[in-house]
Amino acid sequence: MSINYQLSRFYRAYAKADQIAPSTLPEVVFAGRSNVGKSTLLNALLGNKNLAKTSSKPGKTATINFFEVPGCYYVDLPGYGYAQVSKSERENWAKLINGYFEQDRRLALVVSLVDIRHPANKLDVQMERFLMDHGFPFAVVLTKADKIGKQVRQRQVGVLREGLGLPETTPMLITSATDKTGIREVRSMIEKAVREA
Ligand SMILES: Nc1nc2c(ncn2[C@@H]2O[C@H](COP(=O)(O)OP(=O)(O)OP(=O)(O)O)[C@@H](O)[C@H]2O)c(=O)[nH]1
Ligand SMILES: [Mg+2]
Repeated sequence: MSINYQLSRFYRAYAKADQIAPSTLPEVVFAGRSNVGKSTLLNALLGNKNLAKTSSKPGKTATINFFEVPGCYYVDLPGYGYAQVSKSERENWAKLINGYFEQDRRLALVVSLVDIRHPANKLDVQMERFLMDHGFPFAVVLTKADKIGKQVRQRQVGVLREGLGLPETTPMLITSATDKTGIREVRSMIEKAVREA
């Protein structure tokens, strides 16, 4: 049976990790550097441009935002690695993100977003390592594919798999929220992970 994404809605925003309600449903988490396109991808997957707030300026999502989706929650995390904020703000975000992952939650899948245009960044390498070390189920979603040609995309898949230190078994999907490349594939990957969670 197909999921009626139209029923999705904003659930809650948490400014502190210890305020997050215990998990009831499986959770699909969107993680990645600030401005990589987490909130935009979430909106594309749910078919509603206005659900999660997006911005061309990094640092838009500053709380952990839960969205109710039939059968699961989507969790939009604040982005890491945005240099232009104060040290205390950065520390607060790190605390939020770590605080979330330290909890005993029903993680169906961590969707780890990486900009397809650039070589592997140190912070992205750290994130993938963190996910692997903790044994979290995760997949890498490459964003903003509309900004480069088809051949470069394929090349970047290899470059980033190597650069991020990912084994062949880690799923890596090419997406664009702008032209909807790969959105169907990400949806079905998430649905499968939720069914199996
Ligand atoms: N061309 C293009 N732009 C995109 C795509 N996805 C996101 N963007 C743009 O990238 C910018 C950042 O998008 P957001 O979704 O707000 O990024 P985020 O990762 O949620 O950022 P933070 O909340 O700051 O962590 C916005 O200007 C988006 O329109 C895409 O697939 N293609
Ligand atoms: Mg965001």
